Amino acid sequence: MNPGKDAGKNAGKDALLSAEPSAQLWQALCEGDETRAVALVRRALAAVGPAQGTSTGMSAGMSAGTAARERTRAAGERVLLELIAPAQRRLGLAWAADEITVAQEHAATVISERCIAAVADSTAPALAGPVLGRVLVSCVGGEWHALPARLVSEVLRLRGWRVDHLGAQVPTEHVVAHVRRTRAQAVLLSSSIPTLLPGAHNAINSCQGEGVRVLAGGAAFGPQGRYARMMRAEWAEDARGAAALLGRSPAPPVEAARPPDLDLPHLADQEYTMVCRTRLQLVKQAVADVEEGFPEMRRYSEYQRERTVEDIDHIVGHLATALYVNDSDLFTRFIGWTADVLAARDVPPWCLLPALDSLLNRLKDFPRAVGILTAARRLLDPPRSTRPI
Ligand code: B12
Repeated sequence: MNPGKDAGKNAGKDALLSAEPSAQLWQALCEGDETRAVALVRRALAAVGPAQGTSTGMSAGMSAGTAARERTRAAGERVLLELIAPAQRRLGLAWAADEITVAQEHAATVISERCIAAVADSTAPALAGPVLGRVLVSCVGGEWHALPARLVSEVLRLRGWRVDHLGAQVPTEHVVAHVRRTRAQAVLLSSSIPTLLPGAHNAINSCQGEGVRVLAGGAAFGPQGRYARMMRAEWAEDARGAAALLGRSPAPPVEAARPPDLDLPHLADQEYTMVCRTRLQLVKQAVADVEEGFPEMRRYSEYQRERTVEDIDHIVGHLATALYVNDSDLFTRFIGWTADVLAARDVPPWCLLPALDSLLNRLKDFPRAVGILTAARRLLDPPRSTRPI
């Protein structure tokens, strides 16, 4: 986790050499040093907190007490979004590049959660004052990336909202029941994993069916939130954007309880449904074809085989999702990401080709699926003229 695979060897040696808080936090996360990470965050809060100047919501004529509270709130927001969030993103890159293990990434994330709690604790006294309204923040069903939603919740609290934070993996019916019970003014749905988009669409639709405003966010919703807009939710790129949207009037209401194909007319061709229905057979056949086209797989351990089956299942899941939103870029982005992850682990990315070819073969009568698979295939197998010599 420390830049490179030798992180463990340097642990503790030059821990506080760098004065830069983000470098120090990264180091503490690398070393799994929760106490130091939390202390760093508290120090960063103190460093940005008392500074004078213009910050979020401050204006001339404010009392000294109010201005101090505003500075504390603004400091909390900066530490959350400019210190903790980038460290989490960096963790993702380090994992993908095989510089840290899954266990290290888990340990570091738990520390980041403690850091967020420390910000919440330290800024709590500054939250006295009028409440702007009540909102609900939740991950969509199947979504375990709770930390992005937590950041959104804490920023909204700092901005004066009362937030019901439901955390990871909440089935739609429970989100809806909570909206009914609390009469929240808005539901903010978070998702990082694109394959959860069909479920997210259902959650958006169901909440709108309750007459409540819905904001969506997180990497799953695509570049510039293109899938959120398709599903007729409001979208913002980050927690500050979410706060800004809530400060504006809602978009005009959309029809309640509409079937998914009203938003996504291409679903009428049933390609998405067919791929979902035959997912198990598609995966089974692709595993067999990969074994044939990539004989090294025969020497795989049971564990490696299981991971390969999981990877192929992910491929089919992303294909289905690309069909759902009718966007071949979604699938190409996923294949590019998978190729990079494999390459970092010395697995040649072309080993994905037999899986794509297997799907192409089985789905040859489905024009949208063929288009999506062909585009991704081009990424892995560029024409000879563009290959390095
Ligand atoms: C920690 C982590 C996990 C932890 C999550 C624990 C937790 N408590 O959150 C665990 C171990 C559970 C996990 C699991 C998986 N993960 Co993971 N994970 C991460 C990691 C490293 C950090 C997540 C995080 O904290 N992000 C930090 C914040 C700052 O992210 P953010 O999206 O920028 O948040 C901002 C905006 O999105 C926005 N926002 C977020 N929600 C909302 C909502 C609204 C309404 C609005 C308006 C805005 C908004 O505001 C936020 C703050 O400004 C990311 C890397 C990354 N780049 O995020 C990978 C990452 C997301 N994971 C990834 C993967 C692949 C997985 C798994 C599929 C791995 C596996 N094979 O099992 C599973 C999927 C589990 C599931 N079904 O959800 C990939 C996804 C790649 C892809 N193409 O889809 C990533 C990108 C890692 C990588 N580099 O490849 N993961």
